[in-house]
Amino acid sequence: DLHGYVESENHMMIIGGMFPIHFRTIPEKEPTTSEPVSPKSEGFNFRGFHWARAMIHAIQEVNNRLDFLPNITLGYHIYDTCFTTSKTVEGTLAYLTGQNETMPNFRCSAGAPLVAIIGAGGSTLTIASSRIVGLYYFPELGYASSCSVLSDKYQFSSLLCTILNDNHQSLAMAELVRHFGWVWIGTIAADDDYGKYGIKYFKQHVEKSGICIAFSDTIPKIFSREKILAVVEAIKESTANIIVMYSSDIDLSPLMEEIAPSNITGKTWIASEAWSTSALIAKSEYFSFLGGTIGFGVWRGDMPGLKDFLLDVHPDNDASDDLTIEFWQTAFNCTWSNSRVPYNTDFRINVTGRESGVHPVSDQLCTGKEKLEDIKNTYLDISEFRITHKVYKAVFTVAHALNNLDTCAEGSGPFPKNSCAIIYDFEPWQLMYYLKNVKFTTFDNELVKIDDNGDLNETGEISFVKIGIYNDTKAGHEMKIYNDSIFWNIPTLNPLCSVCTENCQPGTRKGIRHGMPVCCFVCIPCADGEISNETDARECFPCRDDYWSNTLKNECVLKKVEFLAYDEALGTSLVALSLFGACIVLSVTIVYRMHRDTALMKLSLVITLLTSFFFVGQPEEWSCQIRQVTLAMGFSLCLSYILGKTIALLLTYRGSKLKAAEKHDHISMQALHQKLLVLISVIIEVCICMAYLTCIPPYVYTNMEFQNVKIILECNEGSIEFLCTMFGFDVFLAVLCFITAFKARKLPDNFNEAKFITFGMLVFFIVWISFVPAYLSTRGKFKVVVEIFAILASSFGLLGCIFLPKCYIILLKPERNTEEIISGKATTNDK
Ligand code: TCR
Repeated sequence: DLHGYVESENHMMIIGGMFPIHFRTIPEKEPTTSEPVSPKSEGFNFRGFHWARAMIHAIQEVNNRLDFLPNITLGYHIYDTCFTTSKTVEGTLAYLTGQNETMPNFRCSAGAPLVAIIGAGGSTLTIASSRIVGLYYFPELGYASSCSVLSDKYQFSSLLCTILNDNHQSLAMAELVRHFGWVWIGTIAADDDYGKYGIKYFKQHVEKSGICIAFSDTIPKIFSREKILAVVEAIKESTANIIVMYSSDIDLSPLMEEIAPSNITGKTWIASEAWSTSALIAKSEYFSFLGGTIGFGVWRGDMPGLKDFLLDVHPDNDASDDLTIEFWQTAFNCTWSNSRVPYNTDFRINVTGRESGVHPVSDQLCTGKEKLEDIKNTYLDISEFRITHKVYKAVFTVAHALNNLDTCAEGSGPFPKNSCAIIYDFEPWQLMYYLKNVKFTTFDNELVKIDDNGDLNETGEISFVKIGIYNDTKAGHEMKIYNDSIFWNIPTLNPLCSVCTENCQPGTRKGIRHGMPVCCFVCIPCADGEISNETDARECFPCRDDYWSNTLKNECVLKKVEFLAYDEALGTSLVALSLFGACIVLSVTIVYRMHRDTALMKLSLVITLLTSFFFVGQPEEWSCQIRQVTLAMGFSLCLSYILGKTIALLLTYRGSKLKAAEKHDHISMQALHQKLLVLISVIIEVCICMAYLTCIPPYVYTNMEFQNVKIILECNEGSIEFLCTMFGFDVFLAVLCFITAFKARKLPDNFNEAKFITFGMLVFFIVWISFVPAYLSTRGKFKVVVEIFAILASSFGLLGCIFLPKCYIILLKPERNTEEIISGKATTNDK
C-alpha cells in the first residue's frame, strides 16, 4: 500500500483508494501447518498504477487550491486490489480497522481519519467492498465500476459511481449491431459481473430485434489454457463474423495471446469500454485480427499537469518506494541495482499450479536513464485519460463534499436542529449527505451532480454514444470517432456481414431449420406458379390468373398463348398438305373433263381438305364456329354422294338385265335419285348445323388450367350433343356407304368402283376410329393437329381409293373408259 502525507500543521484527512496495481495473486499452498498469510501479488498493471498516480495528483491539486478546504490537508492510503476479490475485501477491512489486521474496529486508526474510499476498480471488486462499507454507510466512490446492479441504491447504499452504468453501453452495442444489419453474433464475456451483466443486457436489447446469438462464451478469471483454447475454438468454428466482447483488458489478454497464433481473421470485434482503448490489447502484433475493432469509450477529460506528474516518476525520487522500483523494472525490463523488490515475474497461474513465466528474469541492470516517454504501455497512454478522469472526478467530489461540510453555517445546517457536522469529527453518513448533494463544475467545465440513480454522471449526456474505431498502430493508439472513417479489417474494406445463413434470394423463401435459432434457416425455392420478389421473403405468392412464374421464380410473367399458328412449321406443312390435296382433286377433275361425272364429289373433297385452314391460326369466334360445321358439311356432301353412287351401282346391277332404252331411262332416273339423296342429306346436315350454331355454338376458350406456363387458346365445342349428332349423321352415311359398297363390291363394272369405295370407306373408318383416342389424349395445339391429320388422311384416303384408280384407267387404259355399264362378260369380251 501507498501512503502519502504532507507535513503541515493542517488537519490531516485520508482518502482511501483501491486500484488493481497488480493483475493477480499467487495462490499459496493450502496452509495447514503454518499460519495463513495473505497471498502475494504478481503481474504489474501499468494502468492501475497510472490511476493510482492520477489519484495522488488529484489530491495534490486539491491541496494546492486555496479556495477550498483551507485548513485541511488531504492524504491518501492506496491499496492494491490485485484485481481479486479477496485482496479487495482484505483492503476494505484494513481501511475500516485502520490497521493491517482485518478485524473490524471501525475508525480507530491511529493516524489521520479516513473520510472516503475511492475504488475498488472493477464491478465485482466494488460489489465486494461496498457491501462491507455499506454496513457503516461509509462513502465509497467507484471510478471504474460500471455494472448496472451497482445502481441499486438499496443494495449499495453508500456507493456513488463516477462512471456511467453499462446498460447504456449494451444498448449502444445493440444499436450498432442493428445499424449494420448483423444478425448472427458471437458474445464473449469476462467471468465477472461486468462481463456477465453487460452481455446479458446486450442480449436482451438485441433479441428484441430478431438478432441471434451464435455462441456465448466466458473467459475464465483464473488462467486456464484449456478453457481459453475452448473459447478460441468456438470463435474459429462459428460462422459469426461479429464478436461482442465484454471484458476488462486484463482478463482479455490471455485470450488474445491464444488467438494471435490461431490465424483467426475476418472477424470484427465490438469492444466494451474496458478494453477498447487499452494498450494492453491494442498491440501491433494483434493488428491482423483486431484491426477494425469497434469499441466504446467514456469521455476523456483533460487534467492539467497530470502528464507531467506521470512523467515525474523515478526510483531515485524515493528509495523506499518499492512500487516505483517495480514499475521501473517492469517497464524497462531491467533490474534495479540492490533493489529489495524481486524482478516482477509474470507467471500464469493455473489451477494445477504454475506454468511457464511469460517474462524471464532480466539480468540487465537498470541505468536509471531510461526514457519514460519511450514506453508503450498503459501507463503513459493519453487515450487512457478516460477512467483516469473518473478517478479525478471522484477525488474532487470528495473534496467538494468535505468543503461543503466545512463551510456549513451553524444554525442552517442540514442535520437535526439545523446543526452542522464538524469537519474534525464527523460521521460517515454526514459526509454521505454532502456527497449526495454535491454539485460543482470541474476545470473542464463539466457539471457534476447526483442523478436520479444516485450516480455521479455527466449531466444530460450519455458518454457511450460515440462510435470510435481503432485505426492505426504506428501512430500510437488513436481513437477516431468519425463514423465514415471506419476501417474494416476484411478484404472488401466494407462492413462485413455476419449471418448464419446467407439471405434468401428472390425466388426462394425462408424455411425453418429445426432446433436452430431463427437466424439460421434454409432457402426453399418457390413452387411453380409462385414467386417471391424480395430477399428473405417469408412466403411465396401465387401469380395472378394469366400470369405464371418465370424460371427464377422472382417474377410473374404473362403466360404464353398457345395455338397452332400458320407461321410455325407444323401449321405450314399441314396447310401445304391440304392445298396439295386440293390441287390433286382439281387435277383429277381435269382428268375427268371428258367423263360425264358430276363435280360434286370433287367439290366436297376440296371443302373437307380446305377446312384445315380454319383449324390453323389463332382461334376466333367465327373460325371456331365454322370449322367443325364445314367439316361435317363437307363429309356429308362427300359421303352422301358416295352413298348415291353405291346405291346406283347396286341398282344398275339389278337393271343390267333391262333393255337399252329402258336402261337409259333407268340411268337418268338413278342420277336424279342420286342428286336427291345428296340434297336431302345435305339439308338434314344443314338443319343440324343451324340448330347447333344457334343454340349452343362453339366459342373461343382460353384454357389456363391444363398447362401452368401457357394459356392455351382453343375452341370449346359448346355442345357435345350437337357435335355428336352432326358427326353422327356423317358416320351414319359412312356406315351406309360401306354396307352398300361392300354389297356391290363383287358386281362387275369397268372401274371396279364398288371395291375401291369399300377400300376408301375402310381407310375412312380406320382414320376416324384411331382419331378418337388420339384426339382425347392430346392437349393444346396438338389436338388441332390431330384433327387436321385425320381430315387430311381421310380425304387423301378417299381421294386415293376412289379417284386414282379411275384416273389410272382414264389416262393409261382409255379403251376401258366407257360410260356404259357392261356386264362382266362384256368386259372380258372387250379384251
Ligand atoms: N467497468 C468495468 C471495469 C473497467 C475497467 C475499465 C478495467 C471499466 N473500464 C478500464 C480496466 C480498464 C468499466 C467493471 O468491471 O465495471
